[in-house]
Amino acid sequence: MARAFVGIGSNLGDSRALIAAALELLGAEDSVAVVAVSTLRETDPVGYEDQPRFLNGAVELETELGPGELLARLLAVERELGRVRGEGPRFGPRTIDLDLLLYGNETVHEPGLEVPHPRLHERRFALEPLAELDPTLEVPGRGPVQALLSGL
Ligand code: PH2
Ligand code: MG
Ligand code: MG
Repeated sequence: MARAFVGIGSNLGDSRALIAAALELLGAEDSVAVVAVSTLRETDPVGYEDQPRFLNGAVELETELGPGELLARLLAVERELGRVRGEGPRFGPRTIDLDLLLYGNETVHEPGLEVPHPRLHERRFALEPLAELDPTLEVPGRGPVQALLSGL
């Protein structure tokens, strides 16, 4: 069993309902258990500013899936909720976004699979809900989430 953390974001449609549905779908699989869900918070868009504010949070999972399998499952849940990739600008608006932030203490660099998430250390909207779930978390190669937050 591995402990993984997933970032959740939405800024199109009924964001709260979409996030609730995503959590439901994630937990419905035998090989994935939802252990804890952070508070959801409204955040200013980062990377592409001309879009609605986001609703962001994070979820702690216990899973038997490997990191690549878990990422595939996250993308499948996004699709099940109607997200179509490749539409609109990079960093632009989205109905549901599930990002694999941390997978245990593992570092993975493979085409299509980067763990920790390559922009996690610079994103307050991802670090804050992680720190809420576990203030002692560390981002492999980057340091404690608390220190990363203080440095922003
Ligand atoms: N996601 C992005 C780009 N910008 N900004 C906020 N506030 N929250 C997000 O989840 C977000 C973003 C790309 O995934
Ligand atoms: Mg994202
Ligand atoms: Mg994503």
